[in-house]
Amino acid sequence: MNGRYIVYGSPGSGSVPVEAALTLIGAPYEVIGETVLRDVARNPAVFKVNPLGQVPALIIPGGEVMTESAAILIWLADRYADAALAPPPADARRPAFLRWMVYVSSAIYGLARWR
Ligand SMILES: N[C@@H](CCC(=O)N[C@@H](CS)C(=O)NCC(=O)O)C(=O)O
Repeated sequence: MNGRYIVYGSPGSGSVPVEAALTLIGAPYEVIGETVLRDVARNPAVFKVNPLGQVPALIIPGGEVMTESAAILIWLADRYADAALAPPPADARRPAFLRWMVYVSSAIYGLARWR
């Protein structure tokens, strides 16, 4: 896949792991976003790509939008298997990887209050 990824984010937010993954993969990306997290939900550009007004959002080269941190990180790990960011699907460690990846974004994320 050629082209540049676009990450909608903000420093210290859930976009950081997405940026870290893209950096480890070596994929080119640019970040669009607010320097202050509370301004994310006021940014019409964010709502254009995510009706929930949340980051991270990832624009894949080709134009498809992905949201939801776990989905993005799992997809990147699978798409760029050579980067070894996650155990491959048949690996014995895969269930634990998926368990904790989904747990963090579904149970831990919601504990933070952003507004
Ligand atoms: N379920 C989403 C949650 C995303 C989320 O809560 N993002 C926060 C920043 S880390 C956000 O955009 N907050 C802005 C707001 O809700 O005003 C995910 O896992 O990506």
